[in-house]
Amino acid sequence: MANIVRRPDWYIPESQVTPEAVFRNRRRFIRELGLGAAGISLLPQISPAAETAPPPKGYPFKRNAAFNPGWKLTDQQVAESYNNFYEFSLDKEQVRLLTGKFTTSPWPIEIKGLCENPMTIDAEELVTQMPMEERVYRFRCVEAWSMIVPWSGFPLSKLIEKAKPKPEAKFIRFETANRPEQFPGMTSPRTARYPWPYFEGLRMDEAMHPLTLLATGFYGKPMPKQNGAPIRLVVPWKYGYKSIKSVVKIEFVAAQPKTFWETLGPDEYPFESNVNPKVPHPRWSQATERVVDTGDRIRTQLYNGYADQVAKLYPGA
Ligand SMILES: Nc1nc2c(c(=O)[nH]1)N[C@H]1C(S)=C(S)[C@@H](COP(=O)(O)O)O[C@H]1N2
Ligand SMILES: [Mo]
Repeated sequence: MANIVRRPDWYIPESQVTPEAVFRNRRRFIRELGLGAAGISLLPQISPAAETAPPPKGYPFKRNAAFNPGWKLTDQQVAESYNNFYEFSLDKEQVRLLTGKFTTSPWPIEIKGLCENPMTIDAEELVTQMPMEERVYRFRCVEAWSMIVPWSGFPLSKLIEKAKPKPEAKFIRFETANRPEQFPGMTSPRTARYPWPYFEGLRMDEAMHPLTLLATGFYGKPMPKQNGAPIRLVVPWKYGYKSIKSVVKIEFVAAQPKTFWETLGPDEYPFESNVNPKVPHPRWSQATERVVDTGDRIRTQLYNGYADQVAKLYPGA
């Protein structure tokens, strides 16, 4: 890290971004806005008073020992300040500073489409009804960085079982909240043309897989807004963009749904998007990944290390 400190302030190669660099960048960002100590308080920041997240009911949940409880977790502050959430900003380090207007309670979730038991249920209620647990998963972004995160949540399959999908339901479509007044990225010049609201999809067997979670928190507390409060998907063997944040709609459908990123770039972000070191992104290799907090570069594993559990879903691959 010493070598990074000696570099000019503006020079931070992607491969060497470290926690220190991340925080140094934020200070630079605040300076560039021309905000002094007084100005900083004008930024929508996370403060206990400003938090609109529901009170932590039941957190922390019991860690499930079957899912790598001993792995070294990613530094929590890095996981909370290096975020892809384009509804707020394209700039990972700005996302959390722009969440001030985003309200996450109440949070009705609509479950509809080809099922016997459509329903609307609040995210807070799910936390009290579902078998909540904590699981440590690897998380791999298509941009070739990775983290190890302790998610709080429940298997999506448990909610699907309540909804009772019909046999025709072969896929599930998910949608994020559509709130241009709370999501500045939805109307900013560079992203206003994107096909909002953010939407994603899974095959039914992928959605039913025991690894697929709906997460309402991480690091033993409710989900921070920038990480997808109050409820998000986590599909650990697929690239991060499949793990849609701040979900308000879950719909059972017969045909493979379009996705947000597939619509923007079908060759770069196909529907399936399983982590695979041998299939490069058209513009970069996927053979290795940068561990976000240490800056280490490690080899990427097939299905992000979950091949034993999920390879059977992809017999032709
Ligand atoms: N609604 C929504 N969900 C989203 C995104 C987004 O921009 N909007 N970004 C995705 C991408 S590219 C990644 S890598 C992860 C990042 O999750 P994290 O900030 O908790 O690490 O969220 C995914 N889910
Ligand atoms: Mo990502």
